[in-house]
Amino acid sequence: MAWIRGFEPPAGEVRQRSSLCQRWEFVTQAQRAELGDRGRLPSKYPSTIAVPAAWETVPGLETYRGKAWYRTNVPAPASAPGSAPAPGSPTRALRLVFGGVSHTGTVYADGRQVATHYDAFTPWEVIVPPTSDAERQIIVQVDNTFGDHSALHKENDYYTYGGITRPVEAQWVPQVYLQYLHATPRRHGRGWRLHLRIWLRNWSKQSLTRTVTVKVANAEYRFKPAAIAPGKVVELTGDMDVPNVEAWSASAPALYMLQATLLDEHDTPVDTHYDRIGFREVAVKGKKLLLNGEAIRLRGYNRHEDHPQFGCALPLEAMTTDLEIMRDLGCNFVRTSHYPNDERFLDLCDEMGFYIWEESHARTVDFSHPRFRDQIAVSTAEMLQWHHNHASIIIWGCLNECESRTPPGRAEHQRVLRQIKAADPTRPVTFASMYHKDDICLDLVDIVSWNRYDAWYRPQHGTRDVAPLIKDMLKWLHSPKSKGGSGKPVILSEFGGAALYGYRDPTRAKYTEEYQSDLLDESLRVYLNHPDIVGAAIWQFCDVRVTLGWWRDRPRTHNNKGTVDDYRRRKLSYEAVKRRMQEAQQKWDKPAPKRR
Ligand code: ADA
Repeated sequence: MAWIRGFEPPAGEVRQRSSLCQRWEFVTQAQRAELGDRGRLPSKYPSTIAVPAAWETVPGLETYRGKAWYRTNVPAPASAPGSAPAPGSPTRALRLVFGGVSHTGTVYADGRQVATHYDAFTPWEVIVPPTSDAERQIIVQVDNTFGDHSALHKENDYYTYGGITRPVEAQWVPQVYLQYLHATPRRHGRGWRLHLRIWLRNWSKQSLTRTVTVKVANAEYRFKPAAIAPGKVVELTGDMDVPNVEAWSASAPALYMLQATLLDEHDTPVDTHYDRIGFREVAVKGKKLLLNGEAIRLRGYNRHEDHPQFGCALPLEAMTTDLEIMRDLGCNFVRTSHYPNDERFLDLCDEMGFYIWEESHARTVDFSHPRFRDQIAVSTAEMLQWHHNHASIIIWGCLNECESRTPPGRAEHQRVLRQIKAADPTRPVTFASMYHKDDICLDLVDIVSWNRYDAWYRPQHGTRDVAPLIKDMLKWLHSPKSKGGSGKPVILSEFGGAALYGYRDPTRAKYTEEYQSDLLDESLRVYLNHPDIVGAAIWQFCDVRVTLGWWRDRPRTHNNKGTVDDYRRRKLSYEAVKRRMQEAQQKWDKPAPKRR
């Protein structure tokens, strides 16, 4: 059974689950008009579509922007003799977990609306209260249109696809169930201490008392029983010591399965929740970024979820290939520009050993858009809630290239950064700035991050501009003029230039593979060797599709700044990047610790 995550939980699970990654019935708004089907929900579904998939991969829908409906039936699984009550019983609800629907999903169960959710890039859950039916009919209306209803998805330098683009799972949960679990590691003496936060949700109409136990590695923790009122969520907190575990790092990515079990009043297990965690601690000290007390340096890429064959819905195999390519290049870092990524990609980073900067969804957004505040708040909260346990995520980001040079813009940055810090004070926060010396928000972050295109957009002296301009910026930053940026670590969060795959020319002019190679070679020479720059992320990993209405002069309607093209074919810069990254790896990285 495919799992919404990249790993299989161990046997002994109490919660029943089944994947809804399968073909669903499908109809677009345009098809409904042709069929004269005018009801609130469609009555005819002339075709089927894979879930997950971007509908742009279906012939005829390559540029479709609009609404479409998906329909499937979810049978209740029969329960084994002597096990928990049958899912068709009144004490089990259907919990649908959507990994991502692009970009607005409205869910109907047996014809009744049960949820609506905005933003393609965060997971969400829907509780469908039980009936005696053995089968539930689920319809999802999906909308990827732009306008006043959508502040974050808009014409942009990446493509907003349409569809149920990440995995979906059906789960059957008891009246009180384990909704979320956060386990935050801290070094404690010679071992580790986990701070646990567990949310229990009661969807029933009666008050119930439940207990939770948590097991990880060789340690176990039992919470005191808690009463959960009808319709409420209760948060439990506790601290458990976990001795004798290996620390997680990119060079030694040790992971442990954590199991939480929910016990009823007779101490019978009624629900389970699994997650995989790593023991590591991130800190900023002066101009350094520390992992488990040791300075680390980040080398890698900005990556969009995009592929000509799959749109944004890359299968696990294609995600793995992307990481294998980055590993071959000597990288240890990915910035998930400009949104939270598919949970399976984060699982791969946890286990393959990559450091991640994950950011909530926003690329140069208009702060005065009528939906901006509520949509950014929800999308940020969901990222923090669902992705907390990924060891690979060591930095939270937000608001790429937004208005950080005016007092009203500063207020928006302050609000979102505070929201992140309140939910998770253990990871450093940052945003990628394009305002450089005009930025007035650098006191709000732990790490200063700059997007710089010194040798691409309007360069004075080509690649020779890179070194003097960054020297000047760092001098400014570490002076009182930067208003709070002084003394902080710096990440070059974007730099690069475009090359059209196959365009090689002795002029080494812009858009040739030669110019891109020169540009990346010089940028990496400067950034990877500077003692005050802790990270460098090339813009970008691969060429990506952009929307037609955004920047009409992007050749091929693609952002062509990839080191590999959209099909992952190497450009000339591949070798230069690999040489520079590997040099830096040898210079700065500690050899992987010997395993006990
Ligand atoms: C910006 C932005 C990216 C991309 C890039 C470019 O820095 O953050 O999304 O648009 O510029 O290619 O110009």
